[in-house]
Amino acid sequence: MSARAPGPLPPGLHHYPLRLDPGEQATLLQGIRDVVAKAPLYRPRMPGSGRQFSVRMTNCGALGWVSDAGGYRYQPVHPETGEPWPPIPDMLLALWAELSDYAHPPEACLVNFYEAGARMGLHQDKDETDLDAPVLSVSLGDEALFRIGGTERGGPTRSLRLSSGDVLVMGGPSRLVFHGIDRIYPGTSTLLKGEGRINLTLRRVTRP
Ligand code: MD6
Ligand code: FE
Repeated sequence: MSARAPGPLPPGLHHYPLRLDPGEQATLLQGIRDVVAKAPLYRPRMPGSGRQFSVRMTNCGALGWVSDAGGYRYQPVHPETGEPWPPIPDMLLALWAELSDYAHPPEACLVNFYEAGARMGLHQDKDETDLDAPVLSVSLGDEALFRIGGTERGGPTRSLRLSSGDVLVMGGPSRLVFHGIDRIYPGTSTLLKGEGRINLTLRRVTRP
């Protein structure tokens, strides 16, 4: 399959283009600015190589995803400030209630900020104990090329362009598929003050 092959998405992966209209995107962006004011973006390091991610991150919710020499994990406080993560904005909780098909609220929202050259390598989201819940993601700002494969590393992949206001739900048979961001397209959105892209991923971490 070519990287840009069209056609249906794998079962369990749902793409809702422009699920948030521009007004909703602006409201959510303000909520994320409030989060970042309390829990500053920082650049985590990979556990093995110690290299820094090109993406800057922070979190909101009871738990936040972090990565450092100790590995990947969820923890209740910001690794640099030691403060608890701020709460998840209401609009995100409402989206989860509407689209996740899962009876319990999310515990973690990872905030990823991509500047012009940033990318995210192919990975699986598997640091959560509860894999019955989907991962729900919201994109804000510049467009991005999202690559999606199967549950085995090295298998065929396809790409999906994600735009500001798009929502992606990855669950069921797609919960553990490999995925990543090949690149962003700077200047394709005017939502942010400058170039860049924000991606928010909502997760349930523990079993209810
Ligand atoms: C991104 N997204 O869009 C990275 N993971 O910047 C993810 O890694 C992701 O969008 C799980 C489910 C949905 C996602
Ligand atoms: Fe992911």
